[in-house]
Amino acid sequence: MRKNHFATRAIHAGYHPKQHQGALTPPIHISSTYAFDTVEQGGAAFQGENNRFIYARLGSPSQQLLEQRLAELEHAEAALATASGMGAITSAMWSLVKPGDEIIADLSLYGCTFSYLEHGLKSFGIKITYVNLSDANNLAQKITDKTKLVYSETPSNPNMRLVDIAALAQITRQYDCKLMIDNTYCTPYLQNPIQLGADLVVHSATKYLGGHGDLIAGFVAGKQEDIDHIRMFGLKDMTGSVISGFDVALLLRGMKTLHVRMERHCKNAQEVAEYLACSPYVKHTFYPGLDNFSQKELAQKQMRMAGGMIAFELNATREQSAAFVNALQMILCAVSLGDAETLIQHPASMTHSTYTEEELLEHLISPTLIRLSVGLEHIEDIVADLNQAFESVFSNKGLAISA
Ligand code: 3LM
Repeated sequence: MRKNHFATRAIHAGYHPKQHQGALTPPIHISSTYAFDTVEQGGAAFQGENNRFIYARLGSPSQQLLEQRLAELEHAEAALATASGMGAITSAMWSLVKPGDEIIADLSLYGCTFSYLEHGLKSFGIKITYVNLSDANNLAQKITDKTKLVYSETPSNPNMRLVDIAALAQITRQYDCKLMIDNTYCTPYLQNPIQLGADLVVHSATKYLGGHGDLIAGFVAGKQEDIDHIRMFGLKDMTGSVISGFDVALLLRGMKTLHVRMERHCKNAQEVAEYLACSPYVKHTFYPGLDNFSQKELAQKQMRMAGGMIAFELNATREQSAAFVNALQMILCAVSLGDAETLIQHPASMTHSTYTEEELLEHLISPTLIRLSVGLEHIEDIVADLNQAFESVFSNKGLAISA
C-alpha cells in the first residue's frame, strides 16, 4: 500500500476530524482514570483482554494518537510517549537489563544519560562498558553473550561523532542483544535508525519535535512486543514517566511543522558552519555538512541532511571561549536544542558537567568545546552576532560578513 510522505504523516497520521465531531485539532484528554461498566469489564482490561483505557499512567486517547504518529514517522511498529527524553531512556533500559548483564555504550553521550549509566544502572549490578562505536570493529571485539544492549547517539551530543547504525546492527543481530539509538539530534526527518537495522529508537522530544521550547517529552519506538513490555513494566512500574495530555497537544502541534523547520535549521546550520570554518578564531568546526568532516561519507549514507547542531573549538583558552559566549547578544546562552532560538552553551560547564574533568577527556569531550543549536532566525543576524562577539573578544577588526 502506498505510504504518505513524511510531511503528510506528520500532519495527519492517526487522526481524522470525522471521528471527533469535526475538530481539526485533536481533543486533549486529561482524565486520570477511566470508568468501566462492570467489574468484569475492568478485570478484563487489566488482563489485556480488551482495548479499554484504564488509567492515564498506562495510556490515554491523546497519548495513543501521539504514539501512532511517532511510530509512523520512525517507521516503527509501535511507540511509547514519555514525560521526558530521560523518561524514555530509563523506562526502556530498566526493562531490558538485569543484574549481571552488560550494556555497551558509545564513548560520548548526553550528560544525564552518562550519569544514569555510570551512577545509576552500574550501582544495580549492570556492567557498563564504553566503547568507541564510531568504528564498528570495536563492537565486534567487545560484544559477548552477556551484552544485552548496545546504545549510541548519532551524531553524539556534544561532539558530533557518528556511528554506522547498519554496521552496528549487523553485529548485534548475531547476539541476544538489542541496538538502541538516540535519534534526538537528527529527528525522524533526517534519519531512521529502525530502517537501518536498530531495534529501538529513543528521543528527547523536548528538542526539535516540540520545537518551541515549551515542553519536556520523549519517546521510544520499536517492535510492538518490546514497546508493550517497556510500557507495562519500565514505565508503569519502574519510572512512572507518563506524558501529560497538555504536552501531547503541544507536541502534536510542534510536529506538524517539523519538516519545514528542519529544512531551515539545516540550511542555516550549513551557512553558520561554513562561516565558522573560515574564521581565524576557530580551531575546528565539527559539522557533518562540511567537506572536512571526518565522517562525511557516513553522514551522507545515513542522514538525509546534516542537521542543525554544530560543535566548535576556538583558538583560545577555556576562559576566552566563555568570554566569547558571554559576548553574544541575540544568541542565547542556554542548554537544550532544536528551538526556534539559536542557543549556545559550554558542555564541560553545563550539559556535560556530569563528567569529571578526567572523564571528559576519556570520553572525547574537549573541555573547550562550544555547542551551537542553530535556530530559525535570519542567517545574517545569526552570523552578525557571532561576528560581533569575535570582534569584541579577539580583535578590533572582525571579519567581513557576506551580504
Ligand atoms: C541538552 N539534552 O541540552 P530530556 N538524549 C539527548 C539529549 O540531548 C537529551 C536527552 C536525551 C539536553 C538537555 S541539559 C540539562 C538539557 C541526545 C537532553 C534527555 O529528558 O527531554 O531533557 O532529554 O543537551
